[in-house]
Amino acid sequence: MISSQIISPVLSSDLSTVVEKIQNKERINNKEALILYNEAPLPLLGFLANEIRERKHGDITYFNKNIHIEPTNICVFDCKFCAYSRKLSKKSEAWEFTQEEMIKQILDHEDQDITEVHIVGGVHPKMGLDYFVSLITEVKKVKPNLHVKAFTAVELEYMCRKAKLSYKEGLQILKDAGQDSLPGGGAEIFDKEIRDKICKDKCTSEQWLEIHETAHNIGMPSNATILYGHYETDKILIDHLDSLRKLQDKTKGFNAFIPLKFRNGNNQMSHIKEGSVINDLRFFAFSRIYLDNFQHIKAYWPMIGKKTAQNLLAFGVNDIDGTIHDTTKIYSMAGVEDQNPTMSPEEIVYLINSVGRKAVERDTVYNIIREY
Ligand code: V47
Ligand code: SF4
Repeated sequence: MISSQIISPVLSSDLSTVVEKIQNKERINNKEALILYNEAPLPLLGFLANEIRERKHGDITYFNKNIHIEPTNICVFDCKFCAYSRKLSKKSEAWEFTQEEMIKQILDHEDQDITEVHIVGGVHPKMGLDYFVSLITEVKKVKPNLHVKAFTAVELEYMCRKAKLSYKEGLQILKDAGQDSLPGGGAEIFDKEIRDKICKDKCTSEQWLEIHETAHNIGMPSNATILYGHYETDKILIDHLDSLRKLQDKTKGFNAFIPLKFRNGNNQMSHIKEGSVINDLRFFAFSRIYLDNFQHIKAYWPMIGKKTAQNLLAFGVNDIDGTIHDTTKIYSMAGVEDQNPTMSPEEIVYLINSVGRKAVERDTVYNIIREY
């Protein structure tokens, strides 16, 4: 506990009250959250987030052995922040893998002992529910124990609409075929005005939340994300977290929250400057404090960078995602430093251990596979 004598001379009485509440393990409301995010200096946010992180996990920092499959980057939507999608009519830099090629991508990683495949791509007008049911069925035929974390709510909304199925019906069909969980993508920002500005044509915030709720209700866990660092205000960030916290209270189906920092390369929002690393540390720490009902806060290292991911281990983060094996293009096409994201388990363990944390290999749903 920080002694109130030490902090009270420098903090406003409103902020001191919020800090006391957090240290008493009480939930903060949105008004208190705004005071905290506006007023708390970075070391205080870090201290509070770290206390929660250590209470929940001690020094443990999770990673997994995983690959991504991105079936296509052809997409019917036009998100302004996306550097990766191409229109069906403009085939340059577009790809469409065949089912055989995607199965080969899995078999090519047999020596790496991967436990998860993350399947997400553009929303291709010709790849519907049947196409993906067949893909997942084949994946499970060759690797029955591989966890299939697949399809953002954006892809699922489109698939279900085209197949004229309810979300529950569509998700149940995918679950029966072998889909185990949902990734957190597509949430972007729930505020309607900004969502309309940056990704008007894809699934709405209400649909995103409904799809995740439906998945949780039929026994499929998922992750949650936010795209931060563009047009949003502090209040809009808090409202987004509020929607997630409320849904988590209802279903307990989210595993991890993953803040995604806006990267400005090669997209229609390139005029917006990327936020500072200080802003990243502040927002991750704040998320750890606010989302009291989320067990895990993940720093996805191909997006945030290895060094920042390492620093975030002192600001509330207890997971840094996986080995990846250079299988995703979303962030390299948006101009990040690491153009071929790959880390061996040894590199990940070193990254974690060298800042005094304990590396633990997990599966997708946080069962422990190996402690280092
Ligand atoms: O929804 C696209 C984001 C997401 C940019 O659940 C961008 O374990 C920043 O959700 N700048 C997809 N972000 C990735 C995603 C994800 C990644 C890793 C793990 C998990 C998980 C989920 O990528 C999209 C969008 O929010 N994105 N372009 C960009 N320029
Ligand atoms: Fe399509 Fe996803 Fe890119 Fe949006 S973010 S344009 S839905 S691939």
